[in-house]
Amino acid sequence: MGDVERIAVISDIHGNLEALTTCLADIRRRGITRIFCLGDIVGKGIHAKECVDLVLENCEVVVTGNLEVFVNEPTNPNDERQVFFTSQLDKERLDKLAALDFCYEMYISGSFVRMFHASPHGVRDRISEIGRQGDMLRAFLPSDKTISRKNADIAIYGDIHVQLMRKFHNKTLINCGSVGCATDVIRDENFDSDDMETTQVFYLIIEGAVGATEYGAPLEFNFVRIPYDIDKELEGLDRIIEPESYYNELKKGQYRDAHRLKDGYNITDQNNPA
Ligand SMILES: [Mn+2]
Repeated sequence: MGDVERIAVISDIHGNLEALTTCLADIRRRGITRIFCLGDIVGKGIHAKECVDLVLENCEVVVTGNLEVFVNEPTNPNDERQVFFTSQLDKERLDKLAALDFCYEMYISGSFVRMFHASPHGVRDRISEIGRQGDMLRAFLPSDKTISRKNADIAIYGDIHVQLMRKFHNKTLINCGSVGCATDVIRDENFDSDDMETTQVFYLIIEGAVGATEYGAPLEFNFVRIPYDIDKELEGLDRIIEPESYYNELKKGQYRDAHRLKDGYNITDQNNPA
């Protein structure tokens, strides 16, 4: 049986260096040395380069996100986001991002765990936290992109920027949350808590017998959140694309593309999609 170990799982840094350094310091303070990253290191913020370097230095597993794919696709000069996000990175770093694995699989305390950015089927196949159960079950399936053809017992992902743990019968779906851009797709001023409930660094710690294919050792999931210096990160706001959207994401936790999502409506007025 494998030794009981802790692994920190981080995701969706989005070029936010203050958030990433706060996160890594907290992981280090706990004496955790194993860190996995589930993608979207870049995009949105101005510190893409620094975040790529820190993640590649500190994380033993790094899987690709939709943003790593986006910046490596042929540049569309009419797509301002792609032009800006790609311009932050040199060829060497782009190549490193292009070479990332799609997913990671392991046993821990007897459970078969698969980790990926958005879904086992693709980096742009979003599994929303407010989706129907049938839609969410695809998180446990294998695909032609996964390492094995096994169904997962536990699926761990990023992409939606919201921490989540949900049981489906005898399976478990977990989202580690976003380090650098925690946001909500549903906001409603009549219902919302303080913005600080969203705008922190979020990550996950797993503790269990890593590599153990037999049950017998305990398994724990610890959801962490930590405030960080948002104003310091926003000092470079004048150098960024869509500065107002980025400000609202970091300071207010409002996802910039909520209006594009069919599920992004007010919680108390579900007949009136925003
Ligand atoms: Mn993301």
